[in-house]
Amino acid sequence: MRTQVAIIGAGPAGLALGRLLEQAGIDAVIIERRSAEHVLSRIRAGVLEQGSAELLTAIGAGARMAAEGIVHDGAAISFDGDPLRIDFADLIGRRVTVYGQTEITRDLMDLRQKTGAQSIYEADDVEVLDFDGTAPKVRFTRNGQTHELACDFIAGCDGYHGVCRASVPDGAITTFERVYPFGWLGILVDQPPVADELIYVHHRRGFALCSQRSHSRSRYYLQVGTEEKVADWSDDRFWDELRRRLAPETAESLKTGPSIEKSIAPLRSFVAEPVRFGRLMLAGDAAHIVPPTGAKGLNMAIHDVGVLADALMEHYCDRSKAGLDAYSQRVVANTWRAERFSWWMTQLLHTFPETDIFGQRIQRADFDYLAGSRHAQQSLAENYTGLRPQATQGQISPRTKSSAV
Ligand code: FAS
Ligand code: PHB
Repeated sequence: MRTQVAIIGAGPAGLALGRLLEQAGIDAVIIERRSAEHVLSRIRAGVLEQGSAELLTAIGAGARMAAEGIVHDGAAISFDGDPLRIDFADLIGRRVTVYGQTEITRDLMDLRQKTGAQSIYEADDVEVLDFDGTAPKVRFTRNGQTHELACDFIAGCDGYHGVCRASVPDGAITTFERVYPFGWLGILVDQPPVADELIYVHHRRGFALCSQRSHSRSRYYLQVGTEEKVADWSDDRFWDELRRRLAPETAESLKTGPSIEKSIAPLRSFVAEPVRFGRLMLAGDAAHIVPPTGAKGLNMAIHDVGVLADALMEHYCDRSKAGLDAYSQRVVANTWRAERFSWWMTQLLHTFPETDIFGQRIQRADFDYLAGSRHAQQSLAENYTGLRPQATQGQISPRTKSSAV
C-alpha cells in the first residue's frame, strides 16, 4: 500500500486532518487501533472555541453542530458561593459552542465514509518506521496479517498513550510535565442543565463544573482525590456532594437522575518539544496534555492539524518546505499559551491539599481581582474563546486536485 500521508489515530485530530488533506487533494490513510464504535463510545470534551467551530464548518463538518450545538456568550464562576459571569460576547465579541467531542467524531467519521476516504480500524501492533529518512512507512497487523503502508509523511495523532511519540529516540525529545494531586469524576445524565451557561465552581470541598451536551443532556464534574475509584461513587453520593459545592439557589434547581456514563480522568499538564522528527509530526494529545479546566484539549488538537494541513499543502502544492520547517515552533508556541491558561484556571479553581492559608488567600485575591477588573475578564475571555482566530488556518483554498503531486 502507498499513500502521501499516513495518519495514526482516528480521534478528532486524525479525522480533522484527514478531512483537511482530502479537501486539498492530498491522499491520506487513517490507521486506528480500536474499532470505530469504541472511539465513538468515549465521553470527552464539550466546548469548542470560535475558531475550532469555524474550521469544522469550513471542512464541511458543521451542519449538525449548527443545528444541535449551543452557542454560549459567556460562562459563570462561583467562588465560595460568590458569583461572577464572564460575558465573552460583551468583553471581546467572541463566543464558544457547546457540542460534544463524540458528536464531532461521529460527523467527521460519517463525512469520511461518505467520500470513501480510507480508514483502517482495529489495526494492531502499529509501528512507525524510517521517518528520519525519505521513505517512512507504517507496519501493522490486522486479522493476523501484516501490512505495510509506504508514505511521504506520518502524522502522529494517536494521543498521549500512542506509539508515535514513543517511537522518537530519547535524545531527540524533551518533555515537561506537571501531575496534579486530584482527578475529575465526571457523569453524564439525561436531564436539563442546571443553568444556561457553564458554571465553574471553587469550593473548600473541591472544584466542581456544571456543563452540558444539549438542552436535555448534562455533564457534571467533581474534583476527587487520585486514590478515588468510580465504584466508590454512587449516583446519590455524587449528587449530594455536587449540591454541597454549589451555591444554594443553584443546588436548589439541580435536576438529577441516573448517570449514563461515569468516569474519572487524571489531571496533568504535559508538553513535548519538538513535535517534528524528520517526516513524523505529532499533533493533539500525542504532543501535549492540559488539565480540562480551560476546555483547551480538543481545541489544541484542531489547531495543530490546521497548521499541519497548511504545511503539507505548501509542500505538495507550492513545493515549499517553509511550513513544515515552522510546524514545531508554531505548535509549541500555541501549546504553551494554552498550557499557561489551563494551569492558571486549575490553580484558581481547585483545592490543593498542600495549600496553606496564605495560598488560599492568594486564590481569593486572584478571584477578587478578576471580579473587579474588566481587563482581567477580557484576558480570561480571550484565552477561553481562543487566542487567535484559527479560522484562517486550515481554511484551505480549494486547490486543483492536480496541483497535489
Ligand atoms: P485522542 O486521544 O482523542 O485520539 C487518539 C486516537 O489514537 C485514539 O482513537 C486511539 O485509539 C488512537 N491510537 C492510540 N494509540 C494508537 C496506536 N498505537 N495505533 C493506532 N491508533 C492509536 N478535553 C476537554 O476540553 N474537556 C474534557 O472534559 C476532556 N475530558 C477528557 C477526558 C479524558 C479521559 C481524556 C483522555 C481527554 C479529555 N479531554 C478533555 C481532552 C480531549 O478532548 C483531548 O484533547 C482530545 O481527545 C485530543 O484529541 P486527539 O489528539 O485526536 O487524541
Ligand atoms: C465538558 O463539557 O466536558 C467540559 C467543559 C468545559 C471544561 C471541561 C469539560 O472546561
